[in-house]
This record gives sequence, C-alpha cells and structure tokens, in this order.
Amino acid sequence: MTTAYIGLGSNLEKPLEQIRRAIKTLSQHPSLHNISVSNIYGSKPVGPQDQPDYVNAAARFDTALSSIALLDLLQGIEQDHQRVRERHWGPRTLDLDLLLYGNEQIDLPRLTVPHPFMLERGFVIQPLHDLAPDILLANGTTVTEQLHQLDTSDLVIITEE
Ligand code: PH2
Ligand code: MG
Ligand code: MG
Repeated sequence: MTTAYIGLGSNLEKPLEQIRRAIKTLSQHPSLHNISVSNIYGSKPVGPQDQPDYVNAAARFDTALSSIALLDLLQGIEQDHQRVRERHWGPRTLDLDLLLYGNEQIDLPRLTVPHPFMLERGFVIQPLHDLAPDILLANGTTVTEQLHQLDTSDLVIITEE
C-alpha cells in the first residue's frame, strides 16, 4: 500500500457540488482505502484572472494501485465530470492532481510527482496542511513551514470537515 495525496479543484458548473461529488466517488472506490479529506476552501484563481473563483480541497488515501493506474483513475473521474481540456490553467469542472505518491519521485511524460507547482500554491498547501502538517516536502521543509512562506489571504473556509 502507498499513501497518496491529491488536490481537488473546480471553478465551473456549481464547483462545491463538483468537489463533494468527487469526494463521494473517491470514498466509495474499492481501490482507495482510509480516505480523509481536508476542509473545503474558496480561492481566487491563480493564473488567468478572467475565470471564476475556485473551490479547492485535498484528500489522502492508501492504495495498492501504481501511480499510473491511479492517474488513470483520477482522469477517469475528471471525465465523468465532463472535464474538457482547454486553456492551460484555465477554468475546469473538476481537476484532480496527484500531489504525492508515497515518497516517490516520478518523471514520466504523463506524470510528474511531487506535483511541480504545489509548493507555491496556497490553495494546495493549506488543505494539505489540514491533513498532514508534519510531512516533509520536496524542498525539505514541513507543510507547516511551507504554509508560512505563502500568502493565503485569498482563501476562505467553506466547510469544516
Ligand atoms: N487550478 C489551476 C489554475 N489556477 N487557481 C486556484 N485558486 N485553484 C486551482 O485549483 C487552480 C487555479 C489549474 O489547475
Ligand atoms: Mg490537473
Ligand atoms: Mg491543477
């Protein structure tokens, strides 16, 4: 079994419902075990500003799936939410990003883990902090220390889990 962390994001078609539905799907999936979910946050878009605000969260689970099999599973769930791939960093109904897969470093054409931009993003690090404040990130700092480096003033808690 490997412990994995994912980031969830949505800013189209009732984002909070998208995130809740994705969490339900993940929780019921037979290959994902011991799932826990962060608080759910509202956040301002990072990247292009001409798009709606996001809803973001993170989840942790244990799985025997390989990293690529897990990526396939996550992309399948994105497709179930009518995800259309358009603009880079543009709006989306559901984004499921594999953040961490055990302590593995993965550099494949389809998959880079740890997620290459996670350290700079409050909307990733804050929900990750809810789940695992003490784990070490790729730069050798804890999630708590990393969180203190970031501006999280645009984040609002929508629901406390
Ligand atoms: N995702 C993006 C681009 N910008 N901004 C926020 N606040 N939250 C996101 O999940 C997000 C984003 C592309 O994946
Ligand atoms: Mg993505
Ligand atoms: Mg993303």
